[in-house]
Amino acid sequence: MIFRRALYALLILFSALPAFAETLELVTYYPTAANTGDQHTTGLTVGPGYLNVDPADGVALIETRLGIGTNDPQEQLQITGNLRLPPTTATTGIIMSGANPFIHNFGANNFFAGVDAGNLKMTGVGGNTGVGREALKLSATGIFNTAVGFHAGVTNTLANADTAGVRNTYIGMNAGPGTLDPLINATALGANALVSADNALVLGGTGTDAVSVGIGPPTPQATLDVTSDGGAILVPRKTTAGDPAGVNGMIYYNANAKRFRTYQDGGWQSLDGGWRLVYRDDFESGANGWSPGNGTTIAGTLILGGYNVAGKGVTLSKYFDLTGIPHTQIKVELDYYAIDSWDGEWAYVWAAGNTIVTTARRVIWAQRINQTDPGRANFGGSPATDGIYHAVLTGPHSDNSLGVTAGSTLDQGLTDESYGIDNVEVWVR
Ligand SMILES: [Ca+2]
Ligand SMILES: [Ca+2]
Ligand SMILES: [Ca+2]
Repeated sequence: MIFRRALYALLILFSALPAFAETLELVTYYPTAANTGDQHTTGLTVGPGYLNVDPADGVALIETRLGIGTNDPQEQLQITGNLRLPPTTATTGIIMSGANPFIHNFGANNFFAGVDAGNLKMTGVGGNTGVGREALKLSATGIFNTAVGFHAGVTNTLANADTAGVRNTYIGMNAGPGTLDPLINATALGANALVSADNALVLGGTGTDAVSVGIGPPTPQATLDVTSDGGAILVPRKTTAGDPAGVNGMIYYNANAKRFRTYQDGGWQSLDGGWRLVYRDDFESGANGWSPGNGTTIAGTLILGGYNVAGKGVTLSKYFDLTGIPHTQIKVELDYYAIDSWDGEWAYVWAAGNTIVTTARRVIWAQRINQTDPGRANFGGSPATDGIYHAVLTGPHSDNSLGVTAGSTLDQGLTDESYGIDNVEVWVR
């Protein structure tokens, strides 16, 4: 009530010269309107509703709004500087919501925001962050955990709440541990998502809380839908021989065996059905073992045979040594170049071995080719169009030697129609 104190008026009358009389009235206030002195009082009320209220000593009562640094506070309290609180203890440094802690940093290096987020008892290294109602509310000795969302880190039932976990992350309503055991570096992401193993990341819950994960598409069509035109999925790779421990449905790439491996029906198999590549000739640095071994360049690559080299009356052959390579089947693949003006002749490739054929030779792949076939273009040779055909030959075989021969039924000159082969692969299993 300091400003309600008495107003003093001082009237001073001056007596002037006897011929005239003049009155000067001087009004002043106590305290003065521009008082620069300190003010002290034992209690304070502000507002007409508090005129008759006697504040306790040390108490200031503001009826409507308090502005600090502003003369027009729009809220009950408006400040224009910082709000400083002491570090949280059980009784200090807490912003409350009703009777409940709302924002505080109890413990070491922690931060909690949300009604009853965290607690006022936890100990240890800390470094936890909990945002959302009751997030991490049962943490006792947890370290570096992050929980965001309603009940994050405590789950729906509280039964498996994180009390002593380390470096775990829970994001989403009720996201948290699915086990009583303290977890390390576990992550549950999504509503009701639970994680029960260390170093694991779980996306989504189960049942109606299950999610499909889309990388790219806004409406994923499968449990995992990756959409990237020109992109790829890189699966785990193993650089040494042997397979990892497996369960049905696994897949990985064995860089040592150079093939994808899948675990199905209780065991590991190669994705290509068990084929193993044992020879590959691309003729970029020679034609080792081939007869004849002359090559040409077409469409930017070196091939065996080719324009003016292989054609009428010419076959290209090689014997591959399979000694020490146990197998019961062989597969030969190659690219067959049919160059220039073929007119209905046959291209062929055969593979020969002790058990692959009942006679000395057997045509396993053959194709009739005409220069008017669709999809041809001029890759080289004469201006006539050329075609590239992919030959695949498979059959039983267990011999130590495999003969591969390519040929044709071409009947005109080598500059009129010719052929060549490239990327010859021999697979066994
Ligand atoms: Ca080549
Ligand atoms: Ca041509
Ligand atoms: Ca011909």
